[in-house]
Amino acid sequence: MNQTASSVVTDGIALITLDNPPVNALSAPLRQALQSELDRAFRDDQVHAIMLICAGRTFIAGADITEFGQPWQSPSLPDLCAMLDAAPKPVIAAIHGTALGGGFELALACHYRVVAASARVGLPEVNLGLLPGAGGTQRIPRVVGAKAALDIVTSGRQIKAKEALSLGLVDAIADDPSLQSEALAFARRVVADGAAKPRIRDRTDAIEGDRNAPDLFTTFATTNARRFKGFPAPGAIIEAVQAAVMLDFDDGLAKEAALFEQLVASPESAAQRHVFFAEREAARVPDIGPETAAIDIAAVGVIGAGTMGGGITMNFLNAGIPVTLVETNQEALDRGIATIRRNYEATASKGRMTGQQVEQRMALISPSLELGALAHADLVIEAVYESMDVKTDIFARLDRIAKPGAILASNTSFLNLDRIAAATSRPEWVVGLHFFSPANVMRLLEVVRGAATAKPVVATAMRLAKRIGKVAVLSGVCDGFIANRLLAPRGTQAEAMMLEGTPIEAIDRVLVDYGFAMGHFQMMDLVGLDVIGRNATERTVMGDLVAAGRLGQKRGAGYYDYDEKRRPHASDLTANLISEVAAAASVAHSPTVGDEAILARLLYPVVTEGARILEEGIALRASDIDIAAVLGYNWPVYRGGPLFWADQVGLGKIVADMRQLEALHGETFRPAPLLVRLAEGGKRFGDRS
Ligand code: 3H9
Repeated sequence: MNQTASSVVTDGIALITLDNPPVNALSAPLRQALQSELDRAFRDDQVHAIMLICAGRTFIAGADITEFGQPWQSPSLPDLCAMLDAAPKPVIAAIHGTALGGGFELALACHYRVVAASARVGLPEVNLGLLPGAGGTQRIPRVVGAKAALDIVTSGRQIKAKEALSLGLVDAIADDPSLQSEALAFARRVVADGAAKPRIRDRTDAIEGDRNAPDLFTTFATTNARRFKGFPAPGAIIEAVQAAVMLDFDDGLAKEAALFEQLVASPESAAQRHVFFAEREAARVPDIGPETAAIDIAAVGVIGAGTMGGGITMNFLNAGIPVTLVETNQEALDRGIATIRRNYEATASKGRMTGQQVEQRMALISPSLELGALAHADLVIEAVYESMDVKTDIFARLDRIAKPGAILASNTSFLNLDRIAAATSRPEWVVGLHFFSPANVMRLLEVVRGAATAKPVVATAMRLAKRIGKVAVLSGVCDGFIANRLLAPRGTQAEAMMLEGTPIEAIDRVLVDYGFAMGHFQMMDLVGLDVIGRNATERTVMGDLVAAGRLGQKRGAGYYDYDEKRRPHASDLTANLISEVAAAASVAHSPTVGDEAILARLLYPVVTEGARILEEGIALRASDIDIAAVLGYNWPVYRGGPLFWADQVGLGKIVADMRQLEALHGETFRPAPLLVRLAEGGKRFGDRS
């Protein structure tokens, strides 16, 4: 890898080009190279101004995240910013692609910023459990004021060139192809006009008013408490921005640095960094390299216009790919299309899409009542209800209709893909594409590789995922694939503990305290007890609740009673029903007591199921299982997923605790052989990935 900075001097301007593919992360060698180029330009009498620009697809994407957790090497990023603060000549950053994190902070320490029209800037450190540690929390408020700074830094959002200009974060916008020449012309003008060196650090105008509004910070924290819950970074960001307002610049920087050090050492940031790399690693399939050509997907067919089919369709419309949507009757087809339109219109009414964009997307749908309409599709996704007979029938018919070379995909969430593929004469073209509900929102896509699925088909599915904004995780064939199989034991244990007399409120609270958005029983109420309990064959609490008309949140009562604000309250009726069902099933009263014990009971079976999924080769790597849980089941990202979390807890402790649980509750708690082997070898799941 290059990791270089080089410079040429033309017309008195030193043009320093940074080159560290793929995203110009500011690694130690690059920082050293930049330091020496800056030093040289500072000392060169022929140089009157300096311009920083990047080679490749983007400006600097930030500090090199792989270096976190290791000893810092000199010069640090703050050292480079301090060097720019003390620069004897004006320095101009010329930005294309994305200037993110430390990359944008370096640009903010320059005197001027010229951006390409398509460029974006931002401070996404919060997504890694961090705060900007190279002056970002101190400089941004000095430009936009504390309130806007809090929004920018706690959201980590990317700001487009036009907005950045209107906020004053950049000084000029250039046409994309002529960024370098326009930025050079800008530099020449700066020199001609007296070579002024305005420094953001010297400004106080934007924050003066904030000094008299100390409530601003507590109000911001309270208003966003729900969004920030469990994450240490937003609180630290608020503290750092408050320091920018209340302290002088250097004291503010020192505060920021201290907070950064705390965060970088936190388990939450380690977990979020793990998820960042795991998401990218998931795209790699060891036996399918870049040499495996993907199939061009220009037209898609979706069978089934229900909730799932509609959501799946939207992903392709959003990416500009036309979809033929097939249903069996006109009413269902009309209803499905109306739902898609309603979803888009809701987005438009929030200002996140224009009316024209809604129409453009809707125009990409070709509705049909005939499977024959799919004859020209490059990819067909079946999204009808979970019945092997229905699915094999559809695939047999599809086999006769689809063109040669079309990919035939099933959205099944637990059926055997190989049996579905066997209904066709071309099982090598059959793959599972398992979306998670709501399919237009959830980022996980499980790509299920059947015994016969051809490599180009897998390669296409993995690459297509990125095109439609999903993260693909490859799964082998098994009941429930990765995510559903992994999480099923959590529900089983929640219900077992309920019957043993552990209050459902305690079970749910433990899950919420751990970081899930809601507990198991709240989730059941949200989805609808009539929907979930449909196939029960024996007496269950859920069945009795449904019989009592308590269908869940939609009826104001399910496991819980709901008030007009949809807040759950414990229900005596539910408690009595639980006792009755437990007595009828002869379950002894033996509640699990204590949050830690409840959590172990709920999550250790998930960990051991993860170990089995790994050992059976259903998942390629431990980190894929974490991604499936985080993106498919909203496992709290700051826990890093079940296997990363297990590594933090310690596999030795988990195995020991599970053996005790096994003695009490049976073989569900028998630790998987892989888990035992890792624990005995003093190893972690992370050592395997
Ligand atoms: C920071 O700056 C802290 C400072 O405030 C204070 C310091 C004191 N480092 O995403 P892609 C790799 S924290 C190392 O697939 P895209 C990535 O792993 C940083 N590696 O491309 C992948 O590797 P591989 C704040 C990085 O085009 C490859 O580059 N900055 C980094 O879809 C391509 O990545 C951020 O949080 C990095 N900083 O998206 C920005 N960034 O090919 C993080 C990427 O081996 N980066 N890699 O799998 C991004 O958001 C996206 O990568 C970006 C490009 C939008 C830039």
